[in-house]
Amino acid sequence: MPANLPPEALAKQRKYQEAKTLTEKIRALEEYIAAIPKHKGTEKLLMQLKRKLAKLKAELESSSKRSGVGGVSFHVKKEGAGQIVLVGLTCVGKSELLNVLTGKSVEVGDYPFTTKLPEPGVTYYEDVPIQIVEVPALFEGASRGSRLGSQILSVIRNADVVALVIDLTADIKHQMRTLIEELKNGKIYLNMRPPPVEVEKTPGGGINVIGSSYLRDCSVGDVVSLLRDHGIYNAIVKIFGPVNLEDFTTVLEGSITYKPALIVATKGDLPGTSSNFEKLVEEFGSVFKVVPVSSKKQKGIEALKRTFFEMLDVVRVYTRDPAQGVSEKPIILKKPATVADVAKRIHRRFIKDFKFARVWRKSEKVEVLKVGLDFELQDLDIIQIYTS
Ligand SMILES: Nc1nc2c(ncn2[C@@H]2O[C@H](COP(=O)(O)OP(=O)(O)O)[C@@H](O)[C@H]2O)c(=O)[nH]1
Ligand SMILES: [Mg+2]
Repeated sequence: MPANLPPEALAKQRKYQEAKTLTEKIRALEEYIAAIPKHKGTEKLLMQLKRKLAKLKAELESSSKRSGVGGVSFHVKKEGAGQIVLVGLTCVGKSELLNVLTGKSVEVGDYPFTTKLPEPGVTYYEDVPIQIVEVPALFEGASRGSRLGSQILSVIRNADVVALVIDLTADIKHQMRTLIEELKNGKIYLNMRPPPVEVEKTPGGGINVIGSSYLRDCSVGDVVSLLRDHGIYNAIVKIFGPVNLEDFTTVLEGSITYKPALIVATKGDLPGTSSNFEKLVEEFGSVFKVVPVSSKKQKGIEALKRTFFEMLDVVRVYTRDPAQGVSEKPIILKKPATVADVAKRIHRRFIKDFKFARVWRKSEKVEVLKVGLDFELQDLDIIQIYTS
């Protein structure tokens, strides 16, 4: 053991060594890790412990899966242009918002945990259907392996966009901290990019590191031993931007989900909420777009739908054919979308026999463009494909 741990950390270490059940061990190890000061001398120890923690959590997950036969499945089948999940503590106004957005009538309550199962509904931004799912309230400790907690987290992992629902009449920092903490423990990172590293295993040739000038606080040797710790002896490691050893651990352990996220600030009709809204923007506005709403007064709902649409990162494309004119319903495609993507959606033949396409775009000087398969489409483009 590297020495020089402060007494609190040593006490936590002892507690961890004495822990008996899996959940006790996980909890104690988390506390032990939190008590260790972070500096060069403790980096390796921290990494070992975090790896141990990941193993224990995986063990817990597989054991709860095995014992979980017969439980209710929380999976929500996707519909429309994409799925937005409403995530928040209890009584923050998730159900009320779902009802206003989708015209459902899910029970709204001023007592905790009214909503016990995921509730899906569909809202429309112009002609775009967007699926909204309310999950049961997240709570402190949800990521520590309880069945409900794991189910909630797995629905969130499957969604396209996470909407953090924050009650402007309650403690903002506490809500944000709890949500982010639980999601982070559940390996869901919001508005972050994966570390700029790729590890490609090879059949031989040892470990080659490309871009080592980007390494921060570690050497190529450290990277090589970390890979070996993970059972990788032959690989090409490509580094595209600044990374440290912790980033490498993240990549090697994998299974982290990165999600785009926004904050929906609720109950804006109640007195005293504007100062909380300002605080929320000041504190979190650089990372999250913050959209204020009042479900009771139906305010801010259109702006919220527009933001959902933008965050889904899709385009609407209408097809035109000489006989029937312009299609009423759009084809919805993930950006960047090309003519080829549309062609594939219609029929494979449109790719095989493709000659060219015409695109009508109002914002352009020349409204009709003659284009090829690689042409990138914008929202509201109208397209006609010509085949041989
Ligand atoms: N004044 C006001 N009250 C709201 C608003 N949205 C929700 N509430 C109230 O907050 C309480 C909890 O709402 P609910 O939607 O059940 O919260 P959930 O537990 O997050 O689903 C209920 O009493 C709602 O009537 C709002 O926009 N304005
Ligand atoms: Mg609810």
